[in-house]
Amino acid sequence: MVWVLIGLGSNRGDSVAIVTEAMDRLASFAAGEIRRSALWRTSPVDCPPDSGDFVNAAAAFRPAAGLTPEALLAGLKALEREYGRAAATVRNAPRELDLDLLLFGDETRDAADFVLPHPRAVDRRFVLAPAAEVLPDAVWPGTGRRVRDLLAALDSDEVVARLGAPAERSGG
Ligand code: PH2
Ligand code: MG
Ligand code: MG
Repeated sequence: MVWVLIGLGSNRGDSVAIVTEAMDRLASFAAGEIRRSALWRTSPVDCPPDSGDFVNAAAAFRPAAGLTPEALLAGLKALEREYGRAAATVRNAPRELDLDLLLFGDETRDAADFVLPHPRAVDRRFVLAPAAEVLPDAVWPGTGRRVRDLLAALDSDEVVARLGAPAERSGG
């Protein structure tokens, strides 16, 4: 059974609201329930000086019937633009919304603009910590290791703090 895993991040604008809402919007790509991690506050990795902390999260779901990795990638890019993300001139410049397609079952891609699984994910605590909340036992293609074990073995000085329960909208 195929699982899709998405990494969400924001370090510009109202990041908590943006990431929370974006997780809801993923429903249009999903068949059935979406597993949502908590929100995590994380230190910037490989970002320009003075970049603010990120809010990161992960979401996992079964893909809607007929959805391809390419169609999903295009949909995620469109959603990023909807939240105001502009084409960056500086690498890893602050962004309202980053939606990374981390896993699509055991599909692999190796194109210039589309690599699957996401190439840097397994080295990053800001990805693996939320991912381990939604898909701990998924085996990461190419590593033979489960998400939870990749996280446990990770050697990284990133600072990550769990902000609480799966994001809920404040009422009213
Ligand atoms: N995303 C990046 C680069 N660095 N650092 C953190 N903490 N969180 C991110 O989502 C992130 C990052 C590239 O997309
Ligand atoms: Mg990213
Ligand atoms: Mg991205």
